[in-house]
Amino acid sequence: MTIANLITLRRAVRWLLAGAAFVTVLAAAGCAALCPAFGPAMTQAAAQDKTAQDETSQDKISQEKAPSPRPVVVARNDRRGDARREARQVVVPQPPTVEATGPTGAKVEFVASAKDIADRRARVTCSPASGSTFPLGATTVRCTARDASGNRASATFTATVVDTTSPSLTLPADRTLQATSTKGATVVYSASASDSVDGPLTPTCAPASGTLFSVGSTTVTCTARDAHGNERSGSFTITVTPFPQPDLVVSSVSGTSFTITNRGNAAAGLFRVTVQGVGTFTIRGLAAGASVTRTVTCASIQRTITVDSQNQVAESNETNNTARIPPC
Ligand SMILES: [Ca+2]
Ligand SMILES: [Ca+2]
Repeated sequence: MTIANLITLRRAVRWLLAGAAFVTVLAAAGCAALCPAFGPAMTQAAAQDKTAQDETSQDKISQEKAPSPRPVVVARNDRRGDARREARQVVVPQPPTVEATGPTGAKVEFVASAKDIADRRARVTCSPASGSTFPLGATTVRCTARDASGNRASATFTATVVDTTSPSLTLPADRTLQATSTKGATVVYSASASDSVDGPLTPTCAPASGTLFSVGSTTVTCTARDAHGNERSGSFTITVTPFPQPDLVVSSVSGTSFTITNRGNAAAGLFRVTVQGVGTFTIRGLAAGASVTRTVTCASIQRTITVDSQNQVAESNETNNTARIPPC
């Protein structure tokens, strides 16, 4: 080999070494555009990496879009508009009707719940709340269920408080009293009524208190009515015994004698007795139940005896004051 050939060979080796180093540098830089010989292999690897990253990202997105294990909620109120989520249903009770226990109404208790396939911890609140005092009449109760995401659903029902309870009536016991005149007695009594809702009531009674009750037994009937038309009636009896009066009668006639008896329940004062064709006797007084006997002379004709002939004594019976003495 000549010197010229050696020089040519060294130049060729130098060029080859320089070219290999250049390719190594380009490969290390990952420059596919400038290194067409290595470009396809590097592009495919990068695509594979990118696909892996995209799949991971897609999985993440899919997980985010998948129905949450604890979503919940009412589709129409769902803020995210996720129609796949199940609507919640608020279950309210049948409309209750409760008897009033006082003027402010009644305590009403009920149970409302939420049906939710995803969020069993959904909380239901109602207004007015169960256990509240509801006023008389109808009240609309609104129950709202909320889930952990803030979604909600609501339903309403009507609770009604009524007053169907009659008032209570307090009446006096049966009573007996004596007449204060021959017409009877003025009777005063007390009757009252009370209603759990309307409070004290004034019953209507007949005959009314303070009126004249005649001698004998009288039934007094009282009725109380509350503001809601509930009534209660009751009765009691007033018995008025006769006004104390004497009752003078000829209780017996025997021969020419006759007996006068006071059959009344009060003493008689002075009175006179007239015997037809004979004259007048004066009796100075006769206690209730007492008797007095007088004798007249015999006569051939029938004679009439009149007790209290001058009507000096007010008697319970003024029509039984005569008798006859037969002839002898
Ligand atoms: Ca009499
Ligand atoms: Ca008389």
